[in-house]
Amino acid sequence: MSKENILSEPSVIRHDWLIDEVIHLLTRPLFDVIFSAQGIHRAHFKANQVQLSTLLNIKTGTCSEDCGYCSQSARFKTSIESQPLMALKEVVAAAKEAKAKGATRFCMGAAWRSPKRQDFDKVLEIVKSVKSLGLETCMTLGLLDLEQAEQLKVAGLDYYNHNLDTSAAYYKQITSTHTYQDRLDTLANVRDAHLKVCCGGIFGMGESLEDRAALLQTLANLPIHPDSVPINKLIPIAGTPLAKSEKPDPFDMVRCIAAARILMPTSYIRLSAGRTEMSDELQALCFLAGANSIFYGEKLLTTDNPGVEQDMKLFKRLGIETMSTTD
Ligand code: SAM
Ligand code: DTB
Ligand code: SF4
Repeated sequence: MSKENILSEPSVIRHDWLIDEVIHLLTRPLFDVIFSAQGIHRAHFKANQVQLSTLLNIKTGTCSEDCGYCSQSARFKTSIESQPLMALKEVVAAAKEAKAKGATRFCMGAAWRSPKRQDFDKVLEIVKSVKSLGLETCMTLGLLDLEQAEQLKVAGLDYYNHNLDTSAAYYKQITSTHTYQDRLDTLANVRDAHLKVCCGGIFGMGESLEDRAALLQTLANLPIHPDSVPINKLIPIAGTPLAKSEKPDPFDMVRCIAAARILMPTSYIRLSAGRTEMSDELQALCFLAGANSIFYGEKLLTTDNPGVEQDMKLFKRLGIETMSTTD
């Protein structure tokens, strides 16, 4: 089989990708890589269908970590207002609203290095209550040990989001307060607890082509491909070290999405942070390249996201239907 055919063969699910193969995917002519990705997409997913996840930040700011992109680190002077863990009632109200607007998954984030013992029982209660509404549940709470992951599973958590964000080599320049291995260990604990994994990264933090390829290679060579792969475009936050990062070529974001689709054929690839800065046409190209999930709702964690009506209008223009809980 020729190199091109091996790289776009829909039936092969691999966990042994070589860095050169990923670099090749990221540097092919744009329409070639989109063509391969769309073929693979259609072999595994219903065409023209997108899954909707709504986010809620349940604890805001004062995080001990120093991730250079993040508005919520206590170490940077940003304009967000810190808030302790939200009350169960407020979270449930937000989840009900998300469901009424068509989301199938409710993702809750907390600005922690890892969940504190004194907050964990409340977190478990939140999972139980949101799950009982008939929504898929997802949480992103930072580093987890196996016991915490198992407790979340028992409470009814479906997905855990924990991003690798970039390559192992570049990660050292993004954060100094935890390691890439810490993140990989948490992903192993989440897998061992039989939670579904949501894991992706950020595009546009000044990373090289090789860094992008290495992140995608690491994700695709995990023992099980993440069920969801969020591809975020950096939202520059005033006051953070990465606020002035050079803007990358948007077509390279499309290439990353197409490569993710080819490398992880059965994963949901989520066009994540950064959509407010993208034209409808660029978003359409990302869906063509195999993205089939978005964050849906006016807010991400601390920043804006396109409005619900705006997204629905775009989907109508593109002939895209949204996934329902019964799909
Ligand atoms: N504290 C937890 C953690 O670090 O995993 C959960 C919250 S953290 C904010 C979740 C993810 O949001 C990060 O890993 C990163 O991928 C994404 N993110 C945060 N700030 C961002 C920004 N300014 N632009 C793009 N993505 C961002
Ligand atoms: C993910 O990959 N992106 C989401 C979610 N997982 C938690 C977060 C995006 C955050 C964007 C910046 C902010 O709103 O603070
Ligand atoms: Fe932000 Fe999470 Fe890093 Fe804390 S651990 S600074 S919340 S990305």
